Amino acid sequence: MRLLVTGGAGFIGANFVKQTIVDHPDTTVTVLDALTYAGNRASLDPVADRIDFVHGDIADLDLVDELVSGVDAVVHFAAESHNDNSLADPWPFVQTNIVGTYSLLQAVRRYDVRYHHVSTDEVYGDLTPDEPAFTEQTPYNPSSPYSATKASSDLLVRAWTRSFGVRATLSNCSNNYGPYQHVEKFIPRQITNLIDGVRPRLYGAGHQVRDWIHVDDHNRAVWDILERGRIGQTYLIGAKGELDNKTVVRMILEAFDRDPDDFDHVTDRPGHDQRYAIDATLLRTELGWTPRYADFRAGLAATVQWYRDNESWWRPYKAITERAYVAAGEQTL
Ligand code: NAD
Ligand code: TDX
Repeated sequence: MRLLVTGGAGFIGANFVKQTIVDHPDTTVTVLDALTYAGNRASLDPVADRIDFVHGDIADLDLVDELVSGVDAVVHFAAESHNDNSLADPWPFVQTNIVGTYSLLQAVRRYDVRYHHVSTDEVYGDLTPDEPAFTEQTPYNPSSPYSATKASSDLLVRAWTRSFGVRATLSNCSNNYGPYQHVEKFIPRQITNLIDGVRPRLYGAGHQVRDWIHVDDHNRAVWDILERGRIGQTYLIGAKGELDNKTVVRMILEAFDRDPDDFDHVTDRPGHDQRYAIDATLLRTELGWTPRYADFRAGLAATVQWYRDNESWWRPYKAITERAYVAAGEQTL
């Protein structure tokens, strides 16, 4: 199979490309990535001689048309992905997440190419502590500019499938953790703060709940859906990993042999979603997927070790990321 992977220099995309080279060696991979602040070519260094890398924008209709004409399937990871950035400046989110998805859909429609759309559980909004987990039937109710643009892109995919017969599947996954995640995100931010001797920074009281899944489990589910998913179907991906943010910060501190209360509370995120939780019954029963990383604490310890071992990968991004948080008004409470 000839595969076009958008956003392959980002966190999940780079892990997907590496997993693909190992688990599906007959697949030819072309990566299309704009190398925004979140893209890192070095994430693909271990497989550089096994892939074609194209530096370009998914919203470039001519480039996308040319690339899509030469492949059998597209897996679309590229996005503006950080909620905090979407509050500071929503425009790149509209452009990449909505217009970029439109561009890909027009091309897969023209060449009848199989398309898998990678999305997020945030399209469903948030849950109270007592509500049941999201399912494929949960109504869309996004809270942030990020999640609203991801929801918009999902709706475009559904419309192109119904109206134009595009052979698409969609997946909405919960919070990923693992190697190669940008230091702006919660877990890598706290790990790299601790490596730098800085106390972890918890938004507000830290009672918000996220449903953590290891990035490799997410990507194996994407492959299962690509190969065996029903056209037009949405699959939720999650590994029963619900934890509140305070608990996660305490676990990270413990992984550094530090006092688990040695963190700061900082300014909360406006509109902060309270809880995400995934019911992955459809994925498990229909496609037989099960997560391999059942022990979050062990996966977290491996992730901490990865950041310790790969400082040269994240160091160039650390100071600029922390300056952006200060510029956005983050203050210790
Ligand atoms: P990321 O920010 O780490 O990577 C995004 C990649 O897309 C980067 O390499 C960037 O250079 C590239 N990109 C951005 N704009 C582009 C454009 N216009 N053209 C081409 N490339 C562009 O993101 P991630 O965390 O790896 O997320 C990947 C996908 O998975 C996104 O669609 C995101 O919504 C979804 N998702 C993420 C999570 C999570 O926990 N990180 C959970 C569920 C779903
Ligand atoms: O320094 C921090 N302190 C903190 O308490 C940061 C960066 C975050 N947080 C909180 C906010 C969230 O409740 O931690 C939680 C996780 O934050 P993020 O890593 O920013 O992730 P989230 O906003 O939950 O969104 C993520 O999961 C769904 C990804 O960034 C999205 O791309 C994905 O769609």
